[in-house]
Amino acid sequence: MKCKKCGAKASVNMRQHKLALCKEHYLEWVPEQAERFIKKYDMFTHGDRILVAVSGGKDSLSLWDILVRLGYQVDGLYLGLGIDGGFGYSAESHRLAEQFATQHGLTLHVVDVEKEYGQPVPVLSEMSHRGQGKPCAVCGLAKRHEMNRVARDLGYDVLATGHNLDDEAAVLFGNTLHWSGDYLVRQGPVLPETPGLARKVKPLCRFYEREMTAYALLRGIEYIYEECPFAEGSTSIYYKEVLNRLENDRPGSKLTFYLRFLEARAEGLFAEQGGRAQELHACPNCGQPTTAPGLCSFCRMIEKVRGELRAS
Ligand code: Q46
Ligand code: ZN
Ligand code: ZN
Repeated sequence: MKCKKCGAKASVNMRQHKLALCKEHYLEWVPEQAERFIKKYDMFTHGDRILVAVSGGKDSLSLWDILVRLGYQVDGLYLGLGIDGGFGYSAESHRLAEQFATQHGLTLHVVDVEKEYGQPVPVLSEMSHRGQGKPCAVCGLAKRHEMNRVARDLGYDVLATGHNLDDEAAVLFGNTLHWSGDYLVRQGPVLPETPGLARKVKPLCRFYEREMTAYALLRGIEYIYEECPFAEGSTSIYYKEVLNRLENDRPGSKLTFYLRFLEARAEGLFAEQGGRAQELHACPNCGQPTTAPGLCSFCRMIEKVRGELRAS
């Protein structure tokens, strides 16, 4: 396989785009594409202050790298979840996020859930009795809450996450299987700012996961290879496997599935669901929006854990 641009030996062959590129041209192509998506979906401009959520994985570190190379004002946020899994998952991912920031002279904000709320995510999950034996429900709640809190408290214009096409297609697949109209209407590359919630964007949503792996490897970014120990056996991983089988037989299916969805959504296919938007209230404790009056789910969860600790 030869590079389409220079004829040298190709390092990356993307059957889904009928495109093969050498290392040098691949490392140019990825940021160019990212810039194209940022503009196409009107994500942010060079005047905006961007906060990128970094987990220490290939997607978020590559995203940070790409945005810096494109000249955006972008700082990182690392959330310490306190997950060990027998190999120090959180400690190692924190180390790699810090290492990347130091190597590139970038600002990384660090929030440690245990320091902030008294317990790490797995303990919060156990004590609050949420989620069926897995901390993912509490983890997701904590991540959303904390990313939003930091973005707003520190005055960032936009919060960027490293979700790639495989992530987005898996979520879309799940939402479609269940015809979850409310979720479908809100799934997209941009979630606009609403009272109490920062603007959220996903600049990598059109890149295949393996394109991001190739980018991180060719760019020499050191990232954590291991998945979170709690990810094993999750529904989203199962959906990803199903979609990979489809993609293998029909290259490009994943991208078509996602892009056709975005087009249908832009044409208002799910607008009815969006029209039924629930009335939101501000949480009296943290100010973030909640559907029912009173504390938001995150603050309720923290209250419950504190109550249990007082009682014990
Ligand atoms: S939700 Fe669950 Fe993830 Fe949190 S506990 Fe791990 S697998 S990190 S994307
Ligand atoms: Zn080339
Ligand atoms: Zn709250």
